[in-house]
Amino acid sequence: MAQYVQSALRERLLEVFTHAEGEFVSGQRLSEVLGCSRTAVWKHIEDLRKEGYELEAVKRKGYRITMKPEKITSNEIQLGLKTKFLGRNIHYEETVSSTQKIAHKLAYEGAVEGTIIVAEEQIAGRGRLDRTWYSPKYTGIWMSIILRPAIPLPQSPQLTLLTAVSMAQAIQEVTGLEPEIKWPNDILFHQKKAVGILTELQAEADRINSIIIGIGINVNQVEDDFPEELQERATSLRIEGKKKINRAELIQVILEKLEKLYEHYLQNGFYPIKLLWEAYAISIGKNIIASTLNGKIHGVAVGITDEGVLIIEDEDRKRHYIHSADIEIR
Ligand code: BTX
Repeated sequence: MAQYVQSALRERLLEVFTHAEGEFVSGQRLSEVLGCSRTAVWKHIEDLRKEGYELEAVKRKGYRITMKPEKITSNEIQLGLKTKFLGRNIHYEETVSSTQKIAHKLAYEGAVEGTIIVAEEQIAGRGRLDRTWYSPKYTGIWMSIILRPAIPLPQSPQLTLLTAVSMAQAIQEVTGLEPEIKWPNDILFHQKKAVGILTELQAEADRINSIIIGIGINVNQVEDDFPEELQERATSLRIEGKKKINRAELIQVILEKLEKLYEHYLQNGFYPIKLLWEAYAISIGKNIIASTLNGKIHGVAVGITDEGVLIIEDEDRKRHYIHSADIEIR
């Protein structure tokens, strides 16, 4: 209830500012309209600032909004979207723990294939192996996609590679940048990570019920937006391309590319995807270290199998087949 009142007040406050069309509104007027004290008004103004609004406060004049946060809306994603099923059902939220968590729940409850979950912020964004994914408000794309492919369980890792290709294609089209893929799931620029992909499964025995593809893209962050420990390792499309990107438009292009590749894959298998993937891959032909759950393997990455498994040849020319690992290029 208290939360309901708070959000109603916030809506009212925004309404007053919208009506003022960028002009100052006095603290006195705001406290009258909201029916609360000047101190409470100030607190609401601070809350708006935390949400990404920029407000100017001038003595004896009051407050005015100088910049609104750029939000993604479901409408914006759907307007002009050229897909058949991907992104036709959108679940949008401002703040979530993790879009993967919501996607799992919706998939379990029978959500249609192609349902997407988009959030402005994740407070417990997940990476692989229980790592965290930093997902601050209004700057990135934090999205999960529910697919229900009729493929054998062992082939599911192919979808991670397929997603990486479609992301690289979309980023290239929208930004003109040249992304590189590091096996299996990172998209990098100058060896810094801009995109992470997390593929999770819901399966029974040998049957896939759903594949939940989680996509995290650093879009409009500037260097200082990253916590110190990530500044050396992370980048954003804005940092790389030196301009802001419309996130809804990028989502549309991702959905279009992904749907096209996915349908192609279901009809023609993985081989054509593998060729596309190799064209973006930076690890192939390089000396790498693969950290697996069973230890480290040093060698040359010679390619991937038709199933998407990484092949490393060590000094003794012995081949190792890697299903899951973190890769470091030497
Ligand atoms: P990963 O395990 O390959 O990468 C996680 C590692 O990357 C972290 O340990 C950290 O070092 C680094 N990292 C964390 N946040 C960022 C960031 N914003 N940019 C660059 N590097 C970072 C990659 O896992 C898979 C990430 C998937 C994220 C999406 S977002 C939507 C969906 N919901 C969800 O909870 N996860 C997915």
